[in-house]
Amino acid sequence: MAQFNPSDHPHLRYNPLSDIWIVVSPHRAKRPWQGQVEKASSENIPRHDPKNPLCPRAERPNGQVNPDYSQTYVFDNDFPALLPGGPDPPESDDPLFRSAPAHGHCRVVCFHPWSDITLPLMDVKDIRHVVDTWISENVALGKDFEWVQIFENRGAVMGCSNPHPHCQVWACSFLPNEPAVKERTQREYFAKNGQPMLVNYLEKELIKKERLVLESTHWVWLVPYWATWPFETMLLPRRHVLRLQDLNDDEKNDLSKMLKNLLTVYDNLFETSFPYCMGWHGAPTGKYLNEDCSHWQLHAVFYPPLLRSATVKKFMVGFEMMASAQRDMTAEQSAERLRNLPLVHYKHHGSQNQ
Ligand code: H2U
Repeated sequence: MAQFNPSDHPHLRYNPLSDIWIVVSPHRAKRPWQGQVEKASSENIPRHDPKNPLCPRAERPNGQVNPDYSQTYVFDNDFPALLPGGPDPPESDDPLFRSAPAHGHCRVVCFHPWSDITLPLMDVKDIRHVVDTWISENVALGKDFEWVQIFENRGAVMGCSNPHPHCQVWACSFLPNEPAVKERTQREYFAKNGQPMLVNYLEKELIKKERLVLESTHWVWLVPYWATWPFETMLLPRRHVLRLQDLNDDEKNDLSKMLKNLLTVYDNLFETSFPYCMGWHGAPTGKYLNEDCSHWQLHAVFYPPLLRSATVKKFMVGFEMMASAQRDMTAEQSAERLRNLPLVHYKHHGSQNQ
C-alpha cells in the first residue's frame, strides 16, 4: 500500500479547541464545479448615503440621529437579540424541555464614517481606533456580562445587512456554546499539561512552519491544523494574553498593522472584498474576572465562506450537516496560497497608496 501523504489521502484531523473531528479529503480539490455561483460583491457603494442608518448624520428607524462622527461610532442595536432585563422562563425539572434565562446587551460599532471603505483599506491609525473600541466595549460590558462576543460579518454572502463597515457586540449573561466548549477544552488541557493549549500550539506551529501565513513582532497569523473552512485562519498574540484589554500599547499598534495586512491578503486572494465572519475569543468576563483563567489564550478567528473564486463558496451541507465537517484542500495548501499573496491591496496596485 502507498505511504500516507496528507496532501493526497483522506484523513481525520482533531480540533482540540472545539473537541470535534474534521474530514480532510485533499484528493477532491480538483473536482469540477457546476453548482451555485455567488454574485461578486458590489464595488459601487456611495461614500455617504443619508438613508443608511449607519452613516454619520443619518436618522435611524427609532428617530435617533447619528452624530457627525469621524472615527468609530458605537450605538445600542435597534433590533437587539438579547435584552438587559425582562422575565425569566420558569424552571422545569423535565430534561427534555429545559430552558434558562438569557439577558444581554447588543451594540453596533461603525468602524469609519465612510461606507465605501473596509478595514484593509483603512489607515492603520484608524484601525487602532477600532481596536481601542473593541477593548472599551469588552471592559464596559464585561463588568456585567459573562461573555462579550465581538464579531464582524463582512459581505452579503455572510448575511451582512449593511455595506457600511461595522461589527457587532453581543454581551450575554451566559456562556454561549462555542466559548463554553473552549472554556472546557482549554481548562482540561491546562490541568493535564500545565500550560495554556494555544500557547503550546503556537510554540509548535512556529517550529513546524507549515501553516504560518504572516508574522509580526507581537502576532502570528496562521491556518490552524484543524481548520474547517477552506481559508479559515486564526490570529494569536505571541505572548500569553487572556483578554483584549490585557494587550499593551505596542501589541495594539502591531495588531492594527497586522489586521490591515492580513485582510489585504484575504482581499488579494480572489481580488474581491473578501467575505468572512471574524470574531474575538478570550477569557470570559463577569464573574470570571475574579477567577483564575490562565488556561485561556486570546485569539481571533476568521471564517471565510469562499472556496475557489470570488463567486464560488464552500457549502456546509450534506455530509457536513448530517455527520462531520469536511474540507478538500489541506490547511497547509491554504496557508501556502495565502502566504504567497502580496501585502499591497489589489485596488492599489501600481499606485503609491498602500
Ligand atoms: P450585520 O452586521 O449582520 O450587517 O447587522 C447590522 C446590525 O445593525 C444588525 O444587528 C443593526 C441590526 O439590527 N441595525 C441597527 O441597530 N439599526 C439600524 O438602523 C440598522 C441596523
